[in-house]
Amino acid sequence: MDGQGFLLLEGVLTPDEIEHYRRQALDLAEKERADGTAVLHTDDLGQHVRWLVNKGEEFERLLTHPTVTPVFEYLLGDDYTLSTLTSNIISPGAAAGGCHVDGPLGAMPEPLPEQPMAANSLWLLDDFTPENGGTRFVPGSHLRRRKPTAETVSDPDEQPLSAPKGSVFIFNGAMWHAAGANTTDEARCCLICFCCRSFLKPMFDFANHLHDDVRERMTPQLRRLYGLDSQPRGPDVPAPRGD
Ligand SMILES: O=C(O)CCC(=O)C(=O)O
Repeated sequence: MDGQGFLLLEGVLTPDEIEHYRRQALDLAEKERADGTAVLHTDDLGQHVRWLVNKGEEFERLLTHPTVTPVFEYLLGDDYTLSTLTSNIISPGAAAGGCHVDGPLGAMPEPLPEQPMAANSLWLLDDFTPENGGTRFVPGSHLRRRKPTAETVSDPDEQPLSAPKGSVFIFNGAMWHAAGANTTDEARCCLICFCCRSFLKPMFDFANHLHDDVRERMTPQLRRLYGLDSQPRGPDVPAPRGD
């Protein structure tokens, strides 16, 4: 992780979980296309389903997964928060995505901070291959402490991710990466759990937009992950007067 910027953890999801999450992601994507709330990208051949925390209790398991959370803690400290929980579906014919660093790093001046600020995890619901849109990434590029420019289409050190479904590809958000082109006739699907240090602004405002049932059942760990323990303070209120 320190030198290359990533870890590949195989066999994290069971076959039943893979099937269930893939079905859920595809069903939600279809529903959102039908009701006009779909978030499409890559000439409408890519689709994100965002706010998964409000779209099924089963997605909470990803946030507290015992195999993956120690890696986030290693990178971001044990008070890190969730930035987004999303799925990314890359349909047949989709072109390669643009090479980038994640979230707040894209808005930071260079040189980027030496310490990790954000970390991403892709939960593979299909085997990823160079042909079906498997993520392209540049090992070690987090050490450059630079951002790819808008013109960076590919990098000489770039590699395609080949890994079996059920794996989690977890990486420093400063490592250059992008979705690949899908030249097969099957969609490629993954879940994305992206986290950041507790003092940074997450991509989505979980603290204020969780559904009531999600808020009611949250454990102390989930409360922290949703950012409720790291909010800016409100106005001071008068101290109670003792007589
Ligand atoms: O779905 C992928 O392969 C890449 C996703 C990505 O680029 C991201 O989450 O920042």
